[in-house]
Amino acid sequence: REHPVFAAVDLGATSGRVITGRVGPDSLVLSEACRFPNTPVRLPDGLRWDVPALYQGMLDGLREAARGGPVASVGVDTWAVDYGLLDADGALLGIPFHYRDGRNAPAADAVLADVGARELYGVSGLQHLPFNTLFQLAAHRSGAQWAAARTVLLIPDLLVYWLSGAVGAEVTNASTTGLLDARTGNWSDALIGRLGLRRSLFPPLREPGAAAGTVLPHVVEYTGLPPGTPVTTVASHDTASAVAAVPATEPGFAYVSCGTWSLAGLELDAPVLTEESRAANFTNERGVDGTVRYLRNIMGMWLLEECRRSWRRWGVPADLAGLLGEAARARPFAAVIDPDDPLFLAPGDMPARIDTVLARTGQPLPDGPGGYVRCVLESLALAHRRTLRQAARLAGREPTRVHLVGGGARNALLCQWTADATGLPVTAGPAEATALGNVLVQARAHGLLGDLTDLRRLVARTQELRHYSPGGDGKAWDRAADRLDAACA
Ligand code: LFR
Repeated sequence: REHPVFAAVDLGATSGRVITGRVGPDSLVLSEACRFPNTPVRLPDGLRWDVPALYQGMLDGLREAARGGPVASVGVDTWAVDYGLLDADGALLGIPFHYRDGRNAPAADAVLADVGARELYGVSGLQHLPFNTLFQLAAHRSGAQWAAARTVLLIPDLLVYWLSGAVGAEVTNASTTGLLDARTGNWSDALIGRLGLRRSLFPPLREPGAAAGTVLPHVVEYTGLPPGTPVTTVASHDTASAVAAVPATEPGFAYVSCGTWSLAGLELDAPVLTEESRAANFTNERGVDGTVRYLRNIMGMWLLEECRRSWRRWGVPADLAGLLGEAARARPFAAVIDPDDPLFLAPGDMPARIDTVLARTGQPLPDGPGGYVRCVLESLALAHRRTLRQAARLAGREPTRVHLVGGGARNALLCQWTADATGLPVTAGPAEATALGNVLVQARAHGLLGDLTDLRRLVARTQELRHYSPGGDGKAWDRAADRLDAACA
């Protein structure tokens, strides 16, 4: 008998995909059924996600997947924090905002002035990012839609609702709202009340692996999926799915999930809610099976991708292989930036913003795109080092290896420089960790595979991985790390 196939809907900041995964006791084969662009739309009142287009892309992808043969179940993951509001009829109110929209920063300041960062962290253990859901909700509250809102659904939960009609809040993603109690993993009624939000807005939590209904008749009709095809709750926060698929075969590993963002940290059994941890802005997001993703957001490949978007607009060659070749030949450590400078958050002219930051910190401007790419990648490697060392200190656990997963695993320069900067061996891959995590949690829910260790062993046995040993000029990385600290001060 053929091994079962699971369809993973994985939406990222720039594109969405439907990927099928065939899972056997010793095999795990992914195949991309469909890819579609995710193009945010700037409306007069802010930056929004084109959610109907994403839903349509997902349906087209599921139709492609269904053409390929039987699909045992469907699961959906996306980025975190963003949401839609449903009214009393269950209809979507307005167009969901993009987390890079500028309305969030002032709303975050207002909430912090009222409740205070310590109190928030003491409950949720969530890193401060101006776009955390609780701040977005604070901004939304002053609008006309608010009175009609009955339910808050995070983006993957909204897509699941449109697939199957099931309403719920998947817990790994719910942990990025800032409204979950990090100790218990439940909605914090106290914090929700303290923020003046109605408790009834937040649906019951569901764990990865839980059933989430079956595909609705209009989905059956369009996609050709058989009636009764189950929708399975996965770790719907893409980072949680990626961490579930880290191919670790031993404990004591650190990870960097590297795509639009670099999420660097450790997997823990319990949250770290100390004042030191808050000051270093570490997050305690929830992972599969009650694990804690103790990590920090680093701005990631966004910096490089936004540079490339500018260069393409200006007619400057921006093909990635060419740029990486130029970067490899550019002068080492010519300039170091803090990737997390708030100036880099919104979409825009990234080379000009890098110039601004370099001028502010008294450093020379790169000559040519290769210089910018080198500056970005070395700075990211340094940020990986700083973050992983801080995580180790704050959690009291020294990692012996770094697993770098996600699209960044294809970037040999970044992998090697992460090994050189951290002084740790780096295992790179799989690049498709998120889709694999999505598929594996579905497979487990359907009776294949056991615990998280089991899932990870299967990834390690079946996926192609690359190994990078630390080398290079250690002293030069130390000096560059000091420059990064100075740039952040
Ligand atoms: C990565 C990610 C991060 C989250 C950011 C915004 O794709 O999900 O984990 O902080 O996007 O939602």
